[in-house]
Amino acid sequence: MSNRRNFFKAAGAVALGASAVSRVGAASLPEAVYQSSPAMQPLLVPNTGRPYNPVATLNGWSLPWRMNNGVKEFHLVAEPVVREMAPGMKANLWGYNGSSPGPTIEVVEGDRVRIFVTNKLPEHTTVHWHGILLPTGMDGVGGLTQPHIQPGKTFVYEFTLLRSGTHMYHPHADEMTQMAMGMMGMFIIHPKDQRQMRVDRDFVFLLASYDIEPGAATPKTAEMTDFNLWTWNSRVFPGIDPLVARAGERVRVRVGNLTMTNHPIHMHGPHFVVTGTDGGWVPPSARWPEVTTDVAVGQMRAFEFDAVAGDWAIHCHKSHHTMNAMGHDVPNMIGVDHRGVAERIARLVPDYMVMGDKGMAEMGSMEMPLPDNTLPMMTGTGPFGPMEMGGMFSVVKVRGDLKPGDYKDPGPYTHPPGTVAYEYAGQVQQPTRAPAPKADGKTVNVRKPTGGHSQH
Ligand SMILES: [Cu+2]
Repeated sequence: MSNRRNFFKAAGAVALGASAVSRVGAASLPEAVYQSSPAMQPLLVPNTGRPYNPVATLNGWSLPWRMNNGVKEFHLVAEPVVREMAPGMKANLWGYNGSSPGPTIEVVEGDRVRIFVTNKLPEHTTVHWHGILLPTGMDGVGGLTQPHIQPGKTFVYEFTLLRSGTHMYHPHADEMTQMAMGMMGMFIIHPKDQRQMRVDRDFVFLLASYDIEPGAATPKTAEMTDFNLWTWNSRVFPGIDPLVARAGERVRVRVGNLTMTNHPIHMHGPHFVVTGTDGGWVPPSARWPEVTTDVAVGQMRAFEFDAVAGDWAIHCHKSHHTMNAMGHDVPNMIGVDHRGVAERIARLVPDYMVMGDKGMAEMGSMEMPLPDNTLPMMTGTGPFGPMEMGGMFSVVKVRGDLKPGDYKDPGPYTHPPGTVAYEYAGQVQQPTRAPAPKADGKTVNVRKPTGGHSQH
């Protein structure tokens, strides 16, 4: 897919993005700007309306507007999209303006907005502005506060942003299908006073989960718990942008959760404080230091830290959420002696491999044949070898020598001499070990039934 308008490559992108509307334009719909690239686009620096410090949407972009007699006009188009989840895998999703998630909408406290929503889906939809104070008739709950937007129709939402904070938008119509297909976006309301909650870098992403069978491309939307792709902005590791910052900068990360389960987001390295929730900013007296914050279903969390040089992992701490598509009905094979059995099977199945008798780490380095359009369960290579990750995992890459506003991946961290864990090279005496339990031939081995994995 190519862009209908290549707004973001040229230096004039920002000028176009926020240009004043002409007399002809005022009577027509605002341009529905479109972006299907999964690469993070240059930040949308406003040149009309109130100034603000723009956010960086991981693997995403912000929606340009036009100014019409003091009202910011945006145009969202709900439509089927193709999203590359990581190189090697594309998914058929639904989204907005060419991408899933849809573009981030950035406005300023006090702004009046008029948002045109055109439905190019095969079924009706609405847009709910999650967490935003507005007249109830603008809240986007199909059937309750408005008629549904039928295919081919355009609706107008108009309201004034009363309070700054971190919010989301998503359909409130056939939600099970439409959110499982990827319809969601971030809605950021910046403070009117730029000194309030000021940071140097402000990253945003949405948590979304999908159930796409290996080799397929379209999510199974009726799934309730057994998702196999855990994404940030509909990307999985190693496809998720790093969060790049310069040492000493104040960094904010804003996370919204539109999956069906909670995600404890854990960052290595510097401690952080949660400075924002669904309801707005947390007063300094009510913050406490953390290295993990749980983001429950339907919640938003914003946290801040002072960047310290290094490559710091940031990930969901549910270990099944840092993996890509796999079968979960795998028995624990640790300690099982396969000798003999493997030889006999190999006579029948020449490619037969024994997996997991020493743990699953070997999956990280093994290149097994995969079906088309899928990703390895554990993947990614760092400067020291395979990383054995997938899903909701990225790296906060902090360097001492970055230019302000440089979000490019700076490559691996150069560690100061003597600061990397190393192999002991001296004499190793056999350590004293606990005696291994002896099998007495009477012990009953019970394998519990593998009843799915509804606990995560
Ligand atoms: Cu998780």
